[in-house]
Amino acid sequence: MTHHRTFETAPTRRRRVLDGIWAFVTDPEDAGVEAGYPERFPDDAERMDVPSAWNATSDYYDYEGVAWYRREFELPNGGPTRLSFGGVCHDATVWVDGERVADHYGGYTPFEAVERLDAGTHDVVVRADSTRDERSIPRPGTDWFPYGGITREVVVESIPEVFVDDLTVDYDLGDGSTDDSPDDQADVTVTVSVRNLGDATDTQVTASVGDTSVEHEVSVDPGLTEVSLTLERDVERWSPTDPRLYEVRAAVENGDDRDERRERVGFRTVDVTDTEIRINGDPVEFRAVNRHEDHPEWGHAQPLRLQEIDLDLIDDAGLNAVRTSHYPNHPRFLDRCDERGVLVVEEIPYWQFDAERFAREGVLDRGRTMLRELIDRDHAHPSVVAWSVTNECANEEEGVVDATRELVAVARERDPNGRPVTLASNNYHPDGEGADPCLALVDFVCANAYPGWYSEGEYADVLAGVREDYPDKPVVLSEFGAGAVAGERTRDGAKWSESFQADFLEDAIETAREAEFVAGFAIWQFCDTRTDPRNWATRPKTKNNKGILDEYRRPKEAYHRVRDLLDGA
Ligand code: ADA
Repeated sequence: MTHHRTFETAPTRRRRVLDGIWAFVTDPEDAGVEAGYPERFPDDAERMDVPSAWNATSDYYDYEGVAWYRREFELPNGGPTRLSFGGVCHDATVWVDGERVADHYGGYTPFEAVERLDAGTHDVVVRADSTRDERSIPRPGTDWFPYGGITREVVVESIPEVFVDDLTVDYDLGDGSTDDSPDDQADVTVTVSVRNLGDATDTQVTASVGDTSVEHEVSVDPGLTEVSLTLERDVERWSPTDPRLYEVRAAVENGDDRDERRERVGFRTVDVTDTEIRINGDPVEFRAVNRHEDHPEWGHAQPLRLQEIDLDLIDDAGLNAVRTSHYPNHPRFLDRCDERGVLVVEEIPYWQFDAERFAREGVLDRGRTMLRELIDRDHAHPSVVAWSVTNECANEEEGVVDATRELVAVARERDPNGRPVTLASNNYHPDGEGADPCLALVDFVCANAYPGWYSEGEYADVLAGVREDYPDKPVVLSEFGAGAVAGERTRDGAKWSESFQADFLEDAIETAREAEFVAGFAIWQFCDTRTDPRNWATRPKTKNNKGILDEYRRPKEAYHRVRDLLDGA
């Protein structure tokens, strides 16, 4: 088992996990490349643990910019070697033994390098740049803290010459209307990307789902070859109340060498009607929290225990879903959602972009790549029921509509299992009238709204207005909330008190649940989170205090109120 997933993903590979202490040095002037850090790392470097966010330490609490990491690893046998990174925030370059082997943009999706290395000791150097600028995703000024660092796991694996580079799982289910049996028939296609580092050769490719397998003899040229294998089998469906999972294995065999990778899948359908989101044809109420990966001690790099505590708290409150506001979450968290039957909407960090920002060189390409990487990484998770492509962008601007159209197309084209696509808007009546043209492009509406907090107004009116614009799409009230400083009590339940927040959320949730076109809600937010002091200095404690728990997961009055409200939901 690799600790970054909850199941074994590559059983045949000799693996070294490079988590632990690395040498670390900040480089505020960005002079390290010129100074030759990849070959000569500074002698006076400090130490930093990996994975971690450097902004979760006292020494580098506020540091945004470039920093360098270095460590050694040993290979008992030489040969093809895969070095993979779960996440480096946000712009990463990697050198092995002084040679540049990988560049990657985007802090929340993985990347890797495959190199031939000799037996012996090697050193790996990483330049991580957390700078946010006019072209970065996320942009400067977000209402969450721009943590930097190697925030997810680093793994080295020895691989054979011919190996499984990746696998994609695609399936069709029967109509599922069988009365006397819970079983269904699934047509599964496992597409195995076989990578050959040597000369053309014949290879045996095997794919299996549980105990059903199929194999193929193929000839693979040097480079990448995609091999699709299909099989049929009876399956029990995954559902939030009965989260059945199946292991998918893909293997290549070449002479004495064998390489195997594993994924896990749950069989279910997701679709929408004009009022409902349905799993396996059954309507589900989406009772969600918006959750940042954040904690005072760990920042964005969360240990397994914390992920579990968060899921327990979600479950105990009668909630059943998470919107991963506003970026791809750790894959192990999604594994646990699969196992526990929690529903997930995943997002990429296009947070409050306008047309000018989308139009800057490389910005749309970066986002498209992030979305592809997200879908490639997470498409097999049954818990993930939708992709959200933007949050609160200037949707009335033509450039934003064009960018959104492209992102929606990427999501539809890339996802083999055709999940619904959505986006979160706070812009339903641009310029005071008419519908949001971006919401017209997606399958269900996610509406963010704060009447009674930032502005005057009532939730019933906001929801009725959204419905008027979109009579044919289900609506999720995807953000609503009020700030409460933990412990703040007032005689009159004033703003910022715990009781103001509890009353506010109760009203919004009840209003949403009464509307037949509302398929669910997502409370802003799960817990208090650190925000960016440069832009949000007016927030008490420089935190977004709309959590129903504080930053240490201590419940506020609102948490108990939500639990009472959803009792038996
Ligand atoms: C927006 C935004 C969130 C958060 C929230 C708030 O809706 O999408 O990230 O900033 O407002 O608390 O104001």
